[in-house]
Amino acid sequence: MTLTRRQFLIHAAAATTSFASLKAIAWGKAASEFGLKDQFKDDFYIGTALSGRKIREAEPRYMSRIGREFNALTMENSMKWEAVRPQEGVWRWENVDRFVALGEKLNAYRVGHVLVWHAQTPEWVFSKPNGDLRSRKDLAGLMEAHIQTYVDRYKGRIHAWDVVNEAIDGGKAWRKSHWYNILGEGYIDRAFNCAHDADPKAHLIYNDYNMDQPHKREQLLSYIRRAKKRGVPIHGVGLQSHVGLSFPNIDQFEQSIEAFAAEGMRIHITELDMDVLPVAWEHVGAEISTRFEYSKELNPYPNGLPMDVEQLMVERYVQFFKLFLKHRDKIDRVTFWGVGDGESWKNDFPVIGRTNYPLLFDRDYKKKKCYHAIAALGHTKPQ
Ligand code: 9MR
Repeated sequence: MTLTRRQFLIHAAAATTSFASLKAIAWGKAASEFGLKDQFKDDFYIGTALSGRKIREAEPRYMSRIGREFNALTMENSMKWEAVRPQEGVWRWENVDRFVALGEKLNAYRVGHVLVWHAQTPEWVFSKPNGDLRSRKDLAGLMEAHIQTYVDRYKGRIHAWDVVNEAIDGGKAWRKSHWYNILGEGYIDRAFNCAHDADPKAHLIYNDYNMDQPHKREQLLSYIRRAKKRGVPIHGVGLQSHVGLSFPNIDQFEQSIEAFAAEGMRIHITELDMDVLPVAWEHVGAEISTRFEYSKELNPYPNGLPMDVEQLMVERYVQFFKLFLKHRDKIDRVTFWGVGDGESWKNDFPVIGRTNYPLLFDRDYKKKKCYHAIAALGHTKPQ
């Protein structure tokens, strides 16, 4: 059995004098109250995405993991347009208020996800009651009023916003969403300007998946260069990082970190998780419209992850964290897309009903091997 650096140190300390054993016990106790957020406190925030239902129900194991391990919080779904503003004139603030209050209680960095996205945005935003698409003027007005109301309400209480999400399509072009089709590229500038007007201190992020891919990287770099000349307040790039055992290519991923940072962008790893199930399709990133039919071959580990696959996962997570640490001067935050494997979206994407193991905590919120391997890379150790 291979011991992690931490386990090895505890074993080694316990094996020497009785004084050393006592010290090891004290050290172990401190370590158990010490979370990832502490391990990396001199490097970057360690974040997670929260479930609205779980924080409402305040499930104790869930809440204690959040409090101990993370110092940056995002809502996984409850701050999206369809959740906060399902109908025209109807705002639902309860979940967002609860999120902000929890973040304040935990003194965590709070991220608003998301202001402008093509998905999880109700149809009424784009179409008039008679079904016709809205005019340019109407849609621009609606978008600006949305951002203005939302960002202003939480001014000073939400540190960073994912202002525009996934505006680039699979090719080297803007996604042909209603936003783009009706408003053109200018909607991106408008969204950032408007968020900045509503809260000039908020950190404003463009967030997308597969940003390691050169054509997506180039598309965004070219926009950032143009936008900066126009004075658009864009401060950071969110690399979602829905990674797998065999993708992305880590060198290309690194090139993206370097390229965006060279344009003055802060880097946020915004939605990290690792798919460990067979990839029986061409790599689709997080394109949520993609679905594949269920088959047993695509769901090989319903009763637990085999050790050899888990070991690959550990090595891959370590590889990514070493990269993040290498670029700690550029990276503000590393956020995992969820707490425990049981609630990960990866159980249902891109095949519904699988058993996946993408996160650091298992279905009972116990630490997995990848947790310990990552923690062992942390700079800060308990005294
Ligand atoms: O994790 C979210 C999942 O529960 C939702 O069903 C899905 C629907 O669009 O959105 C997931 O979160 C997405 C995030 O908001 C933006 N980047 C891709 C994420 C995974 O699809």
